[in-house]
Amino acid sequence: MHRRWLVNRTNPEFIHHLSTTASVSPLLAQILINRGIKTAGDIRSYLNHGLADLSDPFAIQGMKEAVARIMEASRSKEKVLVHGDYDADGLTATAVLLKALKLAGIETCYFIPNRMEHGYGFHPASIKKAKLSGASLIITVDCGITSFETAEICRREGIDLIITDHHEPAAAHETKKPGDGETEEDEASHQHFRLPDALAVINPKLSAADCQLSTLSGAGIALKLSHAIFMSAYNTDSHSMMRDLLDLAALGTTADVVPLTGENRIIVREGLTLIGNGICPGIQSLKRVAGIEGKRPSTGLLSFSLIPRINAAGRMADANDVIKLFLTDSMEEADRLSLWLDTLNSRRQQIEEEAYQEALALLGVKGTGPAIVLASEKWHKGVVGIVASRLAETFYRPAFIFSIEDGIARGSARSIPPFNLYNALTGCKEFLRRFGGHKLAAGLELEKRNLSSFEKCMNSLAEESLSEADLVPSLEIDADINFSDIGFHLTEEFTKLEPFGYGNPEPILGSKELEVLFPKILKDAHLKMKLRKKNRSLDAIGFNMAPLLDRLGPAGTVDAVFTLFVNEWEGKSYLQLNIRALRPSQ
Ligand SMILES: [Mn+2]
Repeated sequence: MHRRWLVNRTNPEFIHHLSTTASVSPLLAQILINRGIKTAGDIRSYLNHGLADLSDPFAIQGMKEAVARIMEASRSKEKVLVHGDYDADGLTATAVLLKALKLAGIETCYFIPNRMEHGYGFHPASIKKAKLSGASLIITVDCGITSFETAEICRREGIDLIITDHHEPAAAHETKKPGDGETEEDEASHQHFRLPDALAVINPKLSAADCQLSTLSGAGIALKLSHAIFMSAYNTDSHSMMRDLLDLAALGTTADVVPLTGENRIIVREGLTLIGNGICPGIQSLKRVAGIEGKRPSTGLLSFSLIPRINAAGRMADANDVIKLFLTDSMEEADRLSLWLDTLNSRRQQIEEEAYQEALALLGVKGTGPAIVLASEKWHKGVVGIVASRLAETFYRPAFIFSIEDGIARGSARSIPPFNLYNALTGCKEFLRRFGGHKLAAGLELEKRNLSSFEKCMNSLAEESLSEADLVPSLEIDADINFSDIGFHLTEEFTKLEPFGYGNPEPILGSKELEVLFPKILKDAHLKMKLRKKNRSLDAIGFNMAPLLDRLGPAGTVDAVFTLFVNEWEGKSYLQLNIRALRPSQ
């Protein structure tokens, strides 16, 4: 795919200044500046921060009220139900909070909605379960911020409710009647939002003061609540108790693709170590089934191994047993559940591929507008999200994929950074039964007969707001590097920036006018070669770049964009370039 190459350029004097004051190489200084880290102090905390740097959870709006009620439940021996979600973030969030409540001596039960039966969000079936199991307090994780009706039922049934969520809250002006019985204080603290009637609502998106935490995942917020519970129950800072929850919190954070900056980066950095050590039997056994035991965990590795398996349960079946997997102490039970997830995942892959191929065929017939809107009665509800995300990535435009059943189209949407999905859906809401989500990902439901009106509405919004240039993905290059400056000292320095992932990508470098030596095709797909400038030559591989070979031409030089990686082979280390883009020199 064609991409615009954007090379970050910074005043060399500023780079030199920061590099000396923060004692990092000029290249690292440039990379950090690109990421908005521009003072020696910020660099120090970025490179060295750890658990102790997590902010005070009680600073989050609603936390005090929530924890006071939870402590009361602990004193009066009440049972607490945790209501979660069926995706990896919601499931890990549920397990994090269940573990924390248990450590605080509270008896618990949980409810994970079924995607097919209940759909996303806080569902009345959960209240039924609370009543049956004798729970008098429900805490939602990763959902509930727009579950007004269920919150109302909960109140009528006399069960207290705490909502923790990270999804966008609904704007107040959409539904609020004037003089809706809110006190002035409510008015001041969340005047822009309509919130469900609950004892406490914890969502960093509600308050400007919590904006540093507005990118936490559902599991990240469950971790903040757990931290606050530990502080109250044990009257200490309780970082060691927190540490045990970080493997799950890191999985949820990675799964929800929130930016790996600030506290998310601390959670994932510490959590990856824990996942590597394999303390939790469920995670250990899942690693074995996924064939990544012994490998150094990275967010990239988790996204292709553990996370799809965890997500497979909610997509293909019922996800309640995933909680058992996370909580069990029995390796035998963990192995049984991991194998079950592995089987579901294989089935999911097959169903997804079929739906994706059909979607491509449909698109071929009707052509690609500024937004992709496709629906079918044949598509499984569990895979529409992945198909939307593959299409959005391939065609680089917002994609809406629906599964139709009984006249209702239930869908999943994925977008590209220049197009705010949540705002766009709000703009087309006259055609929708319900919707919710974020800027880049959302879920929605509408009547089948409204599909074409919705498609028109969405296409005209996309047409208006997206320019030609917006529809061409850009490739941001951290620095133009002298080929002879590439060496192991760089890969070593770059490890300080880990963990890499969304919002904190691996450093991407570019070099110009390189000679191509010995190009060859590997496994019909990959392009392998040596790149040389003057007397420095390096091995390079371009995954799935075989078609480029013909376009490079027999003579002349190329410009290359790449990341660095170290290949270990028979006890020796080799530096290689992982090619991200290649073009004839201009
Ligand atoms: Mn989530």
